[in-house]
Amino acid sequence: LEDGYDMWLRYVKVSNQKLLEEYRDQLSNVILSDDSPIMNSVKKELEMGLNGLLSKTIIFGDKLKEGAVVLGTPKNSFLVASQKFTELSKISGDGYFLKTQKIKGNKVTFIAANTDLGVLYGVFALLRKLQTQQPISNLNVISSPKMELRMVNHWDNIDRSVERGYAGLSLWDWSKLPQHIDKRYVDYARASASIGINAIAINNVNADANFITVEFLEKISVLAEIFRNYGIKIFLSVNYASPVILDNFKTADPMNPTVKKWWIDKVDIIYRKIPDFGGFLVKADSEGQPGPKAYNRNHAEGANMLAEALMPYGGLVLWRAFVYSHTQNDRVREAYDEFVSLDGKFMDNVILQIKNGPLDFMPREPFSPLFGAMPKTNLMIEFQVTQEYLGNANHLLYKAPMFKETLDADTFAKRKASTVAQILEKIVFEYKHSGMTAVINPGTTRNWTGHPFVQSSWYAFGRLAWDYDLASDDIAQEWIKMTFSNNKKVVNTLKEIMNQSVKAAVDYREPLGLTHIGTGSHYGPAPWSKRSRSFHCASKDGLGFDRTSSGSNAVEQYNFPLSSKFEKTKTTPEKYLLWFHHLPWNYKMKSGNNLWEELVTKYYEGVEIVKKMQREFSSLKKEIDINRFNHVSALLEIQLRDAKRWRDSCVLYFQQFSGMPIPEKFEVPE
Ligand code: GCW
Repeated sequence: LEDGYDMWLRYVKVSNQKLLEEYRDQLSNVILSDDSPIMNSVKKELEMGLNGLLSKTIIFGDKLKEGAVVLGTPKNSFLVASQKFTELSKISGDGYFLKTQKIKGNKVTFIAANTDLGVLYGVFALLRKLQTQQPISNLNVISSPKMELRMVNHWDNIDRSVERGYAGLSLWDWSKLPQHIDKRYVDYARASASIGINAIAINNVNADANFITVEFLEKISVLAEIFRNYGIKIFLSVNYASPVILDNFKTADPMNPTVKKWWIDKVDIIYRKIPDFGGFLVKADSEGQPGPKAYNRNHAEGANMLAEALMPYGGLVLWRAFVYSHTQNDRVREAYDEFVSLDGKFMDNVILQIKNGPLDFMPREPFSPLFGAMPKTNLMIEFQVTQEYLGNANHLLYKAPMFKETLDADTFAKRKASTVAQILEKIVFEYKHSGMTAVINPGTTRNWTGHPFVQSSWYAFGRLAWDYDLASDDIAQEWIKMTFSNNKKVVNTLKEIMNQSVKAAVDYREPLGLTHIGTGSHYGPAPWSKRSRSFHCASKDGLGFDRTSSGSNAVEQYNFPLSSKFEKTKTTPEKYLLWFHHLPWNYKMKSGNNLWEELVTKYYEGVEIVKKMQREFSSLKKEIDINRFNHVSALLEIQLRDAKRWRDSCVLYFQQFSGMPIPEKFEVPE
């Protein structure tokens, strides 16, 4: 029975009979040497994948005949080395190539790379071709990752609760580690590697200091070993006050020599247990977390102390830029105000980890202006796959279009195009390190993510970190085929549903640049709450937050010409209108509607889209297995209920200020 456990690694028999025959001929025996842990993973994956997809037992051997698949690097494969492939010099890092080549009259498929990990990525690429039923008779694919760090963050606590997780307990079963190795650890690593993930921070940024005690390092090193076999490095979130919490120090001042020594010793212990340890992820001086501020030190001083300890081992400090205090009048300004003056002050092995928008994973935010403002500081981006503000694991969402909106945004940091993605790719500034990370939510729920479609955003994130130029539509198509089926109707219908999902989610919640108007739990609507009011600023004279020069002037944080574009209402994209401006209710929109009418229209449209998604999904009853069909159908019902709640709460709340009627066309009985 389908239950979503295999996610996009469903290796079921290829349904197209003709293709199946072809694949069987083209992939008749496999030649590789599994002399390293990663090559061993290569072998296992290929075996599992081909046995399942081709529904026959795959033969491993060394005979070069028609239909052979040759895998390896020039170092571990004589056959790869002997071909003197020019492709090898064209791929970078852990890239790979897939190539069909004739050798002594035999047609052979090569999966080759400069590193073992590259070969593993190549195997997943080949399996993906089979899963999505692509021809493989004349392969000529070269692919290299665009981002250095392709990372995920878990907000998993030591007691196995998961902050903003919504999908069961944390995967890491601490009380049974290091003795018991849950099969899920391996399957998790496979899924991660299949989309190119190469780094993982396993614990919550609101960090429990105990994760770096010897007792826990023992457990963590077991996970590290499993992940290492799939090319994934472990990072740990650390509590800045660890010396105080764990060893009764009076201070955690980064300039204090005994504090420095404490971290040097700690890092040494960690690397003894985990030789390829990635480094520390730190949330400091944010939302009550300890940090250098308590000792009058700035973020750079705070981060550099840890960076110095990690430097000899090649470890990194990922220092989060998510900071705000409750006293500032505009939270959106804060990270920039705090960090820009520190540009150039961070050590080379520090990366500033910045959320995609300047506020906090809202349904829609313009990109964080920090991305175009720190030429001398390594930066990486933090996205959220888990649906904290977007219906938790109850609502259907495919976030690739959101990710792309940020990645494709031009920061105007340089005269020629300098998009967020290009900055992260290190081709705009001379960064030493960079990358993309996402907060993901897998837990002990059978299907890992709660809502089966949360998997689609996780999948898309990985694919985009590998190549941000991929179209969200193409990624959706891949994911659907791998996760559900190659059936045309299923593919087209689910794609349609997924593509509308972000628009729906924004429109029934916070259209036109409205933001942060949810409840304290971040699930339902609460435009009346104190916090919400401080963001939407609704009054009789209008709606929206004035971030222009007459208000908080957050617009000045963007490079020219964006700063002047956002300063003026007419040149601000309407999707961000109320983010930057406070406008009268009768403000004329591009559609001809006034602001009030447009707002109401969006709220109603959002709900209509959900109804449409529901209708479209129900048409797949015969095409999708009953388990997942029923599950998603039930969740869509919840989503529709919630969408109406958002719409009605917000429209009625704002109406008391606009004083205008709800346009008649929306008064149809439901
Ligand atoms: O979005 C907010 C969340 C917190 C989270 C914080 C952060 C881990 O509500 O739960 O804490 O962001 O990113 O640090």
